[in-house]
Amino acid sequence: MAKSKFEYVRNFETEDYLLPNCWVVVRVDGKAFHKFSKKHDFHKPNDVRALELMNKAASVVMEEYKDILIAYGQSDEYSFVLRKDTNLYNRRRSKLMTYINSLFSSSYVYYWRDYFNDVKLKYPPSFDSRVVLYPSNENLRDYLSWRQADCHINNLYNTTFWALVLKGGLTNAEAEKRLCGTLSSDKNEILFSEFNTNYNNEPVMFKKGTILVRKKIKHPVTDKNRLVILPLHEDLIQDTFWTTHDEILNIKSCGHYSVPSSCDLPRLVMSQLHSFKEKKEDTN
Ligand SMILES: Nc1nc2c(ncn2[C@@H]2O[C@H](COP(=O)(O)OP(=O)(O)OP(=O)(O)O)[C@@H](O)[C@H]2O)c(=O)[nH]1
Ligand SMILES: [Mg+2]
Repeated sequence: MAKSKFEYVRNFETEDYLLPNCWVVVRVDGKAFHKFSKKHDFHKPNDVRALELMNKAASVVMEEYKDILIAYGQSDEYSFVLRKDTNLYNRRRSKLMTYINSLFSSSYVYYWRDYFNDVKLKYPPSFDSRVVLYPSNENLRDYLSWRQADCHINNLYNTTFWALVLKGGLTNAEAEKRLCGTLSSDKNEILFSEFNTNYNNEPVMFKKGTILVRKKIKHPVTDKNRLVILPLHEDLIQDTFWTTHDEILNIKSCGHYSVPSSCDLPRLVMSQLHSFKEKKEDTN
């Protein structure tokens, strides 16, 4: 077929294939969420609705892209780790980054009402994204440890800051001054002695963030095994996490997860079990 005279402009497009044999991390982060959270009256310091909506949007991304082995989220950010041997979109950086970001962003808006009910979305949120390659398992673990340590540091600061303001009656500036130069132990002490709060007893999702993994679980009603995306709030800095969930770094098939009998299945998992049933009914 004859080419138009304009065809040459294709040559301006550059190749963007990612290096082979490296873990691929795509991280999305909310744009100006200090403002977005204020406009939508997020609870301080943590809003469960907002965190669970982030988890939901991330689970939609994981359902679509099976090469994502694990994802980690906290505050307004989510990191997705693709298997190091992924050949998705021929490892084209911009394809991977933009598809993941746009599906995450649209899901955040699509599912907004399921989490915020009557709170109207006042304007469309947006997220930046980047791709980072990690050549070794150690580098990948250090990356995820860095994000989880960040979650802990910020959460301890924010929990103490908002206790001083909301319960202690300080202004924002006074609370900031009070916390300037304090160590973790000082913040723990302020919470304990002035606000009767033991930081260790704060919700684990706030302290550790959310890890999404693929696991087989027993369906609570049918007793059949189901593959689901499971939210965990564990310490991923320690070796124990990686030995317990050794299928992640070894890129093996998904492990089985026994839900403790004392524990209800999280809403995120229940919604997958329901949608599985709906999909099955659709095809009948
Ligand atoms: N109140 C409240 N605020 C939150 C919550 N989660 C995130 N935020 C806000 O979102 C911000 C996220 O931090 P950053 O990503 O560093 O800041 P940002 O304003 O989004 O700025 P850019 O990412 O650089 O565009 C926090 O500083 C909070 O202001 C929450 O659960 N409750
Ligand atoms: Mg942000």
